[in-house]
Amino acid sequence: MAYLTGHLRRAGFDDIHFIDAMTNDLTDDQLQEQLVALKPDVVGVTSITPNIYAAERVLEIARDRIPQALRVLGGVHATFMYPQVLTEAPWVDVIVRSEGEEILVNLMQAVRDGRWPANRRKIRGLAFRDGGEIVATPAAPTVKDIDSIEPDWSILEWDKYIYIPLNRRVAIPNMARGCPFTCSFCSQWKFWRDYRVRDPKKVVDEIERLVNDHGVGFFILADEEPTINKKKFVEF
Ligand code: B12
Ligand code: SF4
Repeated sequence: MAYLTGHLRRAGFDDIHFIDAMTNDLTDDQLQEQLVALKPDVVGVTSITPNIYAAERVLEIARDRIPQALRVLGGVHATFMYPQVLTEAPWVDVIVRSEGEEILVNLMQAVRDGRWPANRRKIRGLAFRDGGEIVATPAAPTVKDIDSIEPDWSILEWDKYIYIPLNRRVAIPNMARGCPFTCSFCSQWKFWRDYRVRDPKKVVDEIERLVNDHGVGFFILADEEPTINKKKFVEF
């Protein structure tokens, strides 16, 4: 969410709110209260396989309580399983497939400029229902300039993210995306497609900001295999 928020802000979208219903263990009633109070134009939810029904439920609540808001789903489960998700949860308006930053900006610009839903078939990396048909637009390119992605970590309520064994705030920055290997059981090389590594200095700067601005004391790299590019990892 921090990476998506950072990219949206750079594109000029600044009214962004994050509700972490999982961490805060919100009931449906509490969640709908917050959604109604915010009156968003767009609601975006993430999904991994174990939480897909909870993710679908959030958007069902949005349909019932804030029906004017566009309902967007992203993440690894929705990316690979979009025909099933759009069938079992027809209230999901659109799925963003794969790496989300650039696709989400394109989608939000279309919404802002009144090109949604008329132009939705022209935006790459989406899946949606059109009448009885499930449509997947062509895959979007991956983010080629990976250093252009600057997360906005201020969106998180930091006192909630504690690595319990050390009682320290925990963050999960991303140095590399993807993997050059293609193990048959693994979804990740297919999800991120190109293997790309950020400038190690930028990652360290990001970690410094997390320590100084948000009091973070423990990190997990979101990379699949951080040491594949040995030179950059040593530099890091
Ligand atoms: C760090 C990590 C963890 C950490 C932190 C998890 C957390 N909640 O933050 C820990 C160790 C706690 C963890 C736990 C688990 N994890 Co984990 N984890 C990861 C890892 C390595 C990195 C996650 C990350 O930050 N990625 C970087 C961000 C930028 O990527 P992203 O979240 O996918 O978001 C991008 C896109 O998906 C998309 N997107 C995502 N959401 C949305 C929403 C909208 C609206 C839009 C438009 C776009 C969008 O845009 C984003 C930017 O490009 C991933 C693998 C990976 N490299 O992604 C596995 C991964 C997500 N985990 C996985 C699993 C299975 C789990 C567990 C269920 C394991 C278990 N059995 O307990 C738990 C579930 C915990 C939970 N409830 O969240 C699987 C999920 C597979 C699946 N089929 O869904 C993954 C993909 C690894 C794998 N291949 O097996 N995990
Ligand atoms: S991330 Fe790991 S399991 Fe997946 S393809 Fe790469 S090396 Fe194989």
